[in-house]
Amino acid sequence: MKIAIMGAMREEIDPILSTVEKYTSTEYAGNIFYECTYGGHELVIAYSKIGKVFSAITASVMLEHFKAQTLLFSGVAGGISKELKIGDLVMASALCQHDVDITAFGHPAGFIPEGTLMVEADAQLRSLASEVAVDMGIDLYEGIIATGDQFVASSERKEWIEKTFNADALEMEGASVGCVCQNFGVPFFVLRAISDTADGGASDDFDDFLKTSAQVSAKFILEMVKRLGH
Ligand code: 3QA
Repeated sequence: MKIAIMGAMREEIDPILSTVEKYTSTEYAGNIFYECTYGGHELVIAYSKIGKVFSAITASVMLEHFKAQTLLFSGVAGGISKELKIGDLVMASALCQHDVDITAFGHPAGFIPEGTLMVEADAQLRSLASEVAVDMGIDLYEGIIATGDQFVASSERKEWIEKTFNADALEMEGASVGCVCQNFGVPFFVLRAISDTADGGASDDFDDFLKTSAQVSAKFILEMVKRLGH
């Protein structure tokens, strides 16, 4: 099976590229896509650049041009739930766009007419992840991830996102990637390791923990790849 693995930042896919060792590079639509085989699967790997627009472009290219049949996102996130500490892993049950606002017309925050408030991650990939977590002896948290084009570094904004969407973690790409996959009918999975807690100390924590947390997520994703059916 052809599997897309994407991150937003170089740091999020570097640990994957250094594990697979041998790959080819192709430029397409303003980005670089790395291809290799791993665990009996063909992989296409890329980082999109930050945010919903770039991540939607990269996801679309991976599905339409590179013909990926499933998509796994690996990266870091700001933690909302008090249970989530820096370095902890969270997989998305569903994702929403916290920065979508047409509430002036009476629509709920995050809702786009003819769309859905939440996009759900693939149930089979989530249960595979739960099995992998047990076998690796890792605590894997499952929850709602809120996406928006903002690096959240304020308790007020974080608390608003928590109470409005019941979100457990936040980031800047998951919902847009999920939306692309849902529209193309391709199963997807979003995994994030916590790098900060999206409050006043977020930018300092992010700088300190981006690399180590990205590594935690990448390692887990590659374990999942090895276990995926052919
Ligand atoms: C942050 C990255 C973006 O791709 C989303 C990390 C971790 N903590 C977050 C938070 N709010 C929103 N998202 C996150 N990723 C990009 S800004 C830093 C850029 O540094 C998840 C995430 N609190 C570039 C160096 O100049």
